[in-house]
Amino acid sequence: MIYGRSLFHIVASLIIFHLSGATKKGTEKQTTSETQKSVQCGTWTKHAEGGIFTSPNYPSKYPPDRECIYIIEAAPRQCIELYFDEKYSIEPSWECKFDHIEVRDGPFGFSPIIGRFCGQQNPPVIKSSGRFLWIKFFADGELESMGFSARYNFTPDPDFKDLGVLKPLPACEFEMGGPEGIVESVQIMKEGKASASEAVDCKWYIRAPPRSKIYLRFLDYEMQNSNECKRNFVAVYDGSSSVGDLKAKFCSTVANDVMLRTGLGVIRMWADEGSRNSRFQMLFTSFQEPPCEGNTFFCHSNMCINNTLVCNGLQNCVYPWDENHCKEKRKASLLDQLTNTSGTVIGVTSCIVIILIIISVIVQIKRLVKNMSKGNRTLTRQFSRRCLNLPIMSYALSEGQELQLTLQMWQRTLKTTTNCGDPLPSAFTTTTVGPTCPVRRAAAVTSAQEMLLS
Ligand SMILES: *[C@@H]1O[C@H](CO)[C@@H](O)[C@H](O)[C@H]1NC(C)=O
Ligand SMILES: [Ca+2]
Ligand SMILES: [Ca+2]
Repeated sequence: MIYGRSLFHIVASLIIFHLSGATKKGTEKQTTSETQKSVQCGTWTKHAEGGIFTSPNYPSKYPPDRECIYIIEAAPRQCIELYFDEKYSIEPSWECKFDHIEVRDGPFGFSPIIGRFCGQQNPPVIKSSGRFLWIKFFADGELESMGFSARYNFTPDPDFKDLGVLKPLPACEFEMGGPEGIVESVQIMKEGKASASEAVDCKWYIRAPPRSKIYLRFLDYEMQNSNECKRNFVAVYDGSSSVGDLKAKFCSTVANDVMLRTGLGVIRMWADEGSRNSRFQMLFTSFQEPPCEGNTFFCHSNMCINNTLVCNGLQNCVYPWDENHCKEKRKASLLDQLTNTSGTVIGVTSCIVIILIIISVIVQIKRLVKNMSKGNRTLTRQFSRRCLNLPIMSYALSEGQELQLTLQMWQRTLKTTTNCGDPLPSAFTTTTVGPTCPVRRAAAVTSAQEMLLS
């Protein structure tokens, strides 16, 4: 399937059916044996420019006890127009409490409601404000009618009228898998999927190993036009890339981690021509549910992850259990080895260690004295954490003071920014932060040195 074309198809339908234990006019029904079945919810034909869907059996009577959900998705910068056929009849009731059609302006059942319809008069033309319409047809346990047939078209979003005829979007898809991996917007440029000035609509398909699910954790996220979802967003789908499986959509200033129910995750990033500095970086971790089988690590929550992810410098668990006590573990194994050798070796080694410690303490004191005499106050907090996450380092500096921060990163540079937004990009990096600019968490730091400049 050619991706560019598929954009112009409506992406998906979600058809949900369940026997509802409807109560009506005092007739109470047993709801204990509520069953879930996948049953036809009328026909739905889709074209590049729109489609048609109907209630079950239309134009014959729809069956009782039915709920159907239709979600329509247009390509970015398009809207949806929905028309109901005049051959229309849905059991009338006060406020359409019984059978009805409900239309919402968005992809979710909690999106803003446009209207609830029933009776003999077909609803007016409905226009979406964005790319989605969520439509539910509901029939209770008694009194059925003909139902409805609805037709929809995709139309250019008037918000983008000024841009004229838009260029087709470049094809942009990625496949990823394995126990963990990093999905990031820079892959678009690295792999030559689009030029720096083109709008992009990219999808990353993440496939976990069999019987595994996926946990997604944001390492970096920033939308250039934040809160403008029509211009840029990052979306997460759970199970397929169809709109019914849309799990979360981020376009504000924050993005939350996402736990998927399935082993197929789809990340989608949309950025228009003026939002190409929008960026994100996400760590995915494949996990299985407990009880944890051999060769997996228990995350103290409901996750079992591949053993190779323990102490690898990246937090794969929801809480950093996989990266805690890494140093201690290494020490313990060292001790184990030592007990196997003779006591003299231990004695010699500890002597050398003690001498080295004394020497380094002397050197440090000398340096400190030197710096103080120079007038610089040095806060040499030396971290030496190969695996541990560095805690949030906050500095409350007074006016005029500056802090020079030198971080030596191990393996990968992650979420290391000052709150003023300047990233610390390279593996070994020095930056100066001004007053009240806390440094956010840095993972996989081997050492950090802070020097207060007066
Ligand atoms: C863990 O990851 C390694 C390397 O990708 C793989 O070979 C191995 O099968 C995985 N183990 C489990 C238990 O999934
Ligand atoms: Ca009814
Ligand atoms: Ca890890």
